[in-house]
Amino acid sequence: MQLLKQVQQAFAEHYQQQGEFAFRAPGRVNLIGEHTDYNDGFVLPCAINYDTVVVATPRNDKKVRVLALDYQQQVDEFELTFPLDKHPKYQWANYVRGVANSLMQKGFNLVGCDLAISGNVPQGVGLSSSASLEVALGLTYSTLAGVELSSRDNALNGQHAENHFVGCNCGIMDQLISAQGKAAHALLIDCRSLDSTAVSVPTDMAVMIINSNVKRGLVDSEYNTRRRQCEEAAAIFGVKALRDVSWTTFAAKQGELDPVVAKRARHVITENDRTELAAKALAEHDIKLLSRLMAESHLSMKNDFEITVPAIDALVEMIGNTLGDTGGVRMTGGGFGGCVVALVPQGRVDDIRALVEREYPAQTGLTAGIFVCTASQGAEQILA
Ligand code: GAF
Repeated sequence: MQLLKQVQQAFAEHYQQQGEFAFRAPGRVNLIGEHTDYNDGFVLPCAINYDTVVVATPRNDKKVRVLALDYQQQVDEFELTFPLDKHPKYQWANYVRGVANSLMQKGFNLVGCDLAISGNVPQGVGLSSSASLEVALGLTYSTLAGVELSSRDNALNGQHAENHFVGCNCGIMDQLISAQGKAAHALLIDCRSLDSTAVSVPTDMAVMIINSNVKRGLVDSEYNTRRRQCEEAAAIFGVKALRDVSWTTFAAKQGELDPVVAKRARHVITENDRTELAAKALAEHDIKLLSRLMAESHLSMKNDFEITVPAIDALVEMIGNTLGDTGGVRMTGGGFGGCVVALVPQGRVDDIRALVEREYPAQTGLTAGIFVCTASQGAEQILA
């Protein structure tokens, strides 16, 4: 693995010794089920073959030293004393500190270590580079300390760090799929019980990710606003989360909601249904149904949840028109820019690539990044 070699080499040069352990955790792409995770609903993501890698050697004290290869070799250093302070300048360092802080808060007795980190998950485009870093670090800290941390608890710890230390109020999907992903499968995750069912991705279909290269703006504030609106709707229905509202209940009472809040709730309630149906369609290789569900999901994100942007809509339209019902396409991730995911028959990948390379710049003045991914295994130790 090229990435591992690079991080090992940088570790050896920086610390003048070999790294003893290494861990990887993947990014993810969500096939369907957007903004449903924090509503206790369903999501259908797969881990992708892009990783964050951490090379580590334990120390005899409580000091953590970190080298960030992707940030001009910046370094951080801190003592494992709870509670940790935020880094005054580097946001990347807050993930390293935040994951340790959350583990210590839960009573884990961590050991000091030297770390070198790098990743090839594209950053800031909605493919969960942050979650993959959190999950890789959770595995690193717990393994070095010789303590058992289940993949589920590792994911929850990463989410806790993100919510309480980094300051983004995300749900559990990204960390959970990074920790539990299964090669060649997507996972239908019930975000209330955190149980999941593996659904195999048909080998004759490619998972294409198209990065719109639209700079994502206002993501955190808009994300938090959507969360609040969903919570408001759930409170009006008198339930814990929108997961508990059926379509019939919603339809009977929607007139009592503020019109914007009603649209947000409608997205979540219909998206939950679509996600369960899509998992079944994928398992049964019913691409026609999957195609329709993905198209409806995109329209719901566009019109009801209002999280798409014109360049993303243009990508979905051009790919959707070309694929017809032979594949599916929709925006993936939190929204306001980022990526589109397309399930494409293997034989049509080159057509779609050519289409996007020709039409996207002509329509938007932007150039897209295209990744053909494979559904991959979740986080694991890869050295020692
Ligand atoms: C982001 C969040 F981190 C996830 O928890 C999820 O809510 C997603 O947006 C939208 O589905 O990736």
